[in-house]
Amino acid sequence: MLVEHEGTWVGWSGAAGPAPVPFRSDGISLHPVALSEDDLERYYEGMSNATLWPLYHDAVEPPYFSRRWAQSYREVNERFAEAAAKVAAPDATVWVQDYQLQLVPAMLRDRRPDLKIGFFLHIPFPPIELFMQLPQRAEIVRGLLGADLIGFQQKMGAQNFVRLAHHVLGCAYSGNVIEYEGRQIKAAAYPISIDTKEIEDLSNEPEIRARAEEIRAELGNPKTIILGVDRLDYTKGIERRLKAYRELLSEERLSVPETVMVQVATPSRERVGHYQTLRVRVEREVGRINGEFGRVGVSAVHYLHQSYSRRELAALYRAADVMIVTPLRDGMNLVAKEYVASRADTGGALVLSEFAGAANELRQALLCNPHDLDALKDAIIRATNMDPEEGRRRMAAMQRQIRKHDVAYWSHSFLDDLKSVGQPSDD
Ligand code: GDG
Repeated sequence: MLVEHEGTWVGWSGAAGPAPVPFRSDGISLHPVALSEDDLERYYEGMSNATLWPLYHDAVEPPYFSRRWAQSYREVNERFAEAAAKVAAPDATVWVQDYQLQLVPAMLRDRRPDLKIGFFLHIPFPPIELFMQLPQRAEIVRGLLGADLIGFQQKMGAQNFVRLAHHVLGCAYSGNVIEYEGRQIKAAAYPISIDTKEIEDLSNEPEIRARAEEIRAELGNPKTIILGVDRLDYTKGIERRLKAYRELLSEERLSVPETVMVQVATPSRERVGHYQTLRVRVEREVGRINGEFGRVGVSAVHYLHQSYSRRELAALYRAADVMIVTPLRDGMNLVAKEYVASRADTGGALVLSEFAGAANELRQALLCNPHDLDALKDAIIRATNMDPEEGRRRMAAMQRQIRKHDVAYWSHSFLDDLKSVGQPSDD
C-alpha cells in the first residue's frame, strides 16, 4: 500500500534508544521515531499495554491507570505528530494506526491543517460504560476527532465511538457522522484482512505441503491434530481452550495419541505483569495436561513458546485438522483468516469464538462462546468428527469471503472513503 502510493512510514524501530537515521527500503521511505527506555516502560508497556489494551478488551484483566504513564503517552504522541508533520507533503494523506497513537490526529491537525487525516483502530473500541473509566477519556476522544475518518474493525466499535463523542463532548451526530469544531468526522467499520492470495500460494508450495506431512509424522501421525496459534496474550482465550481440551481427555471424548494438540504461544509483552502471570498459568495447565494424559515419548499438548517463520506457520496450518481460535475479545483475529486461506485443499475445520471480529465474516466456522466451556467442548468434538463433505463446503464458503475481502480491499475502501469525506456530496 505504501509502495503503491509512494508513501512514507513514520514509526518506531522496536528497540529503545536513539532512532536510526531515515532510510529507504523496498521503495518506501522510513522515518524512525526514538523511544527511550523510560518511554518504553511508561508509554508502551504502561499506558498502551497495561491501560488501554486491557480496557479496550472488555477489561478481561483489570486496567491500571497511572498519571505518569498518561504523561508519557502524551509526549510520545507529540513526537510522532511532529515527525509526521515534518515529512508530509502539502495536502498529503496521513494514515495513523492504532491505540498507541490516539492523540496524534488532533496534534497533527494543529500543526498541519492542510492534511487529510485517517485513523484506524486495530483493536475493539469498548462500550461507553467501560471507556468512561479512563481518566484521559475526553483527551482521547478529542485526539481521535482530529481525524477526518476514524476506522474500526466492527460496526459496534464505530457506534460506540459516535455515542461516546456525544456523551463526553456533547457532539451532535447524524448516523455515523460527528460534528466537531465545524468539521464533519466519519466513524465507520473497515474489517481488516490478509493477503489471501499470497497465503494460498504459499501453502500450495510443494515444500510447504511436504513440511506439513513431516509435521504430522513428527507428531506420530495422529488421527486429529488440534492447533492454536496466538501471541501469548490473555485476550486470546488460551486457558479456556486448554481447559476444554483437558476435560475432553478426562471424559474420554478425546484420547491421546489419536489426538494431539499443538499450541504455538508467541512471546509477547514479556515485561508487563499481566503477561508474566498469564504465562505461569498457561504453563501450569500444559504441565497438568501432559502429566495426566501424556506417556513416555507422547505429549498430549505440544506447547511452543517461540516465534516461527511464516513458512513454518503455513505448514502447521496445513497440517492441522482442527484450528481453535478462542479469544475472549479480539478486534479481528488474522490467524483465523490465515488458517482458512492455507486450506486450499478445503480440508480442516475452524472453531472460532463469537468474540473475534472475524466471526462476523467467517460465518461457516463452528462459532462458540469461549466462556461457555460445554459449548466450546462440543464445538471441538463437532470439528473433530466433521463430515468431510460438510467441512469442504464450509471451508470453500469462508475462502470465497476472504478472497474478495482481502487486505487490499481493506486499505482501498478506507483510503477511498478518506478521499471523499468532508467533500460536498453530489446531491
Ligand atoms: C491485532 C489485533 C487484529 C503469530 N505468531 C507468529 C506469527 N504470528 C502472526 C499471525 C498473525 C499475527 O501474528 C497475529 O494477528 P492477530 O490478528 O491474530 O492478533 P494480534 O497480534 O492481537 O493483532 C487483532 C490485528 O491487530 C490486525 O488488525 O486482527 O484483533 O489484536 O498474522 O500469523 N507470525 C510469525 N511467527 C509467529 O510465531 N511469522
